[in-house]
Amino acid sequence: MAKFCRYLSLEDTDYCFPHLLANQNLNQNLGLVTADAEGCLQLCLVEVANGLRNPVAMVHANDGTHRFFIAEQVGLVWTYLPDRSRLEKPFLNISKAVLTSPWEGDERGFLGIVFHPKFKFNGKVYVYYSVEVHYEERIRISEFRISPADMNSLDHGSERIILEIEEPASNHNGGELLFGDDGYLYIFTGDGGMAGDPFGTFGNAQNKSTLLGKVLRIDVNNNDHGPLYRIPPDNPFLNDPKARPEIYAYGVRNMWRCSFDRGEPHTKEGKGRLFCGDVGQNKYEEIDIVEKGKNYGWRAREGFSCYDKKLCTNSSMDDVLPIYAYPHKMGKSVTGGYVYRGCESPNLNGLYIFGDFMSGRLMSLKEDHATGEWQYSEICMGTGQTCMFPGLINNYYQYIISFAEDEAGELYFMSTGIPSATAPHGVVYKVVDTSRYEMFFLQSLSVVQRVQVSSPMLGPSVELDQGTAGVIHCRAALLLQSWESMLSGDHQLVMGPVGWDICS
Ligand SMILES: [Ca+2]
Ligand SMILES: [Ca+2]
Repeated sequence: MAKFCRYLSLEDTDYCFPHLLANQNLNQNLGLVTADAEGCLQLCLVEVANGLRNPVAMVHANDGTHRFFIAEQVGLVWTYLPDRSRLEKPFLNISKAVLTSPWEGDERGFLGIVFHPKFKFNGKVYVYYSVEVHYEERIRISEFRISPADMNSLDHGSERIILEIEEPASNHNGGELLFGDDGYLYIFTGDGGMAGDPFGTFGNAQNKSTLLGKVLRIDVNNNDHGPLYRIPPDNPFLNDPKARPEIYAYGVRNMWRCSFDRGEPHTKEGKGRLFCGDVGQNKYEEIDIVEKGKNYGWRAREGFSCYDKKLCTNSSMDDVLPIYAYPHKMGKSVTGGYVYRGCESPNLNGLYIFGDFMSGRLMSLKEDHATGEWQYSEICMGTGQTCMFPGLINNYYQYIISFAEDEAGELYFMSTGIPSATAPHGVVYKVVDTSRYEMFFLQSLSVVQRVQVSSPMLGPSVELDQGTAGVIHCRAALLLQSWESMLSGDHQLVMGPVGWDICS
C-alpha cells in the first residue's frame, strides 16, 4: 500500500495511479518556493485553532494518535483531536500555581511542555513554569503522568518537581524543554533578568556555577526510584569543580524556542542539530546551533558584535558565533522555529523558519552546503492567486510567540493580536507552500474528469523508488487533498475534456 503525507493512504487498487515523476506539469518548480520580485518567499496559512490566551507551545505525544496539545501562558493545556476539535476538559490546568500577570510582555508563566519520547509506554510529560515560593520567584520543571482513566488528561496529583531555579528578576526566564535523540531532557534557562546580565562579577551566563543563562541536560529516565534525575555521563563540565554538572552549553541570554532538526527525510542529513533563537539586548537578535560544551558568548557578545568590551576581547572566551543575526530595525525579540522536514510542502525541506515577536516578521535560513553559510530570505504572505484555495489565508496576528511541529512534521506558529496572558486573541496557524498547488489548480478540470472516470481518488498500491518516494508521496497527497476539497463542493467545476494524461 502506498503511504502518503500524514496518515493518508490509498486503498482502492483499481484506481489508475498518476505517473507523477514523469509528469512535466507536476515536476516543474520542484525545489522552488514562489518568491516575489524582492525574493520574499510566498507562503500561505491555515488557521488551526483560535481564541487562545498567549499560546506558548503546541506539542504532540508522538504516540501515533495525531492529537496535539496547546499550552496557554496562564497554565492551561488543551487537547485537540486530529480533526482540530478541542476537548472541553483541559489536558492540564495548573493556572493556580503558575505565576504570571495580564501585563503585556510579562515573561513569567507556563512556558514549556514536552512529552517523554516513550510517553506511549510511561505516560510522562514535563512542564516548565514560573512559580512563587516563599516570596521568591522561581522557575520549576515538573513531571506529570497521564491519568490512568483518561488518555486526554494528566493526573494532576502526579506532579513531581524535578528542578527549581531561583529567578532574580521577572524577565528572561527561558522556557524551552526538549528531548534529544540521546533520550536526555534539555532545559533552556535565561540569564535571570534585568538588562545586560548584571549579576555577579561577569554575569550569570558566563558563570558556570549557576544554572541561569544555560542549556542544561539531565537524564530523567528510570527515575521512579532513586534520584529524580541523573547527570548524563558525557556532560561536558563534569570534571570542573566550579561548574554545575547539569550544564550542556553556556553564554545564553534568553533562548526563546529551540528545536532539534529531524533530518532530511531520506538521507537524515542534519538530524539532531539543535537550533535556538537567543533574544538580544539592544541591537541584535540571533540564531544559534547549540553544541555540547560550547560558549554562546553572552554577555561578552550580542550577535556578532561586542556587548561587554572587556569580556569580549578576552581570548579565553572562545565563544561560538550565531549562524545568523539581525539588527533591531528588523525585529526586537527573536522567536526560534524549526527546520521544515514535513511532507506536505516538500519545497520547504531544509529551510529553518523562524520569526520575531515584536515586528511579526517571518524569516528563513537555508544552509549553503558549499560555504557552510546560512542564506536569509524573508517570508511573506502570498499575494494574488497564491493563497486562493479553500481554507487558506494570507494574514496573521503580529506577535509571533512560538513555533511547533505536528507528529508528521508539518510546521505551525502561534501568534496573538494582544500579547497579554489573559487576552484570548491567540491563533495557531499551519504554514503551507502552494507553489505546486497552483499549477495543479490550473489543470484541475481535466484531472477531475479523469478522477471521475476512474472512480475517485483512492488508488493502488505501487512500488516506489526509495530515493524519491517521499517526494512522490507528498505530491500524491497534495493532489488527493486538492481533489477532495474540489469534489466536496467547495468549487463549481465544469467538466472539460480529458487533456492531461495523469496515468502511467
Ligand atoms: Ca527571570
Ligand atoms: Ca550569542
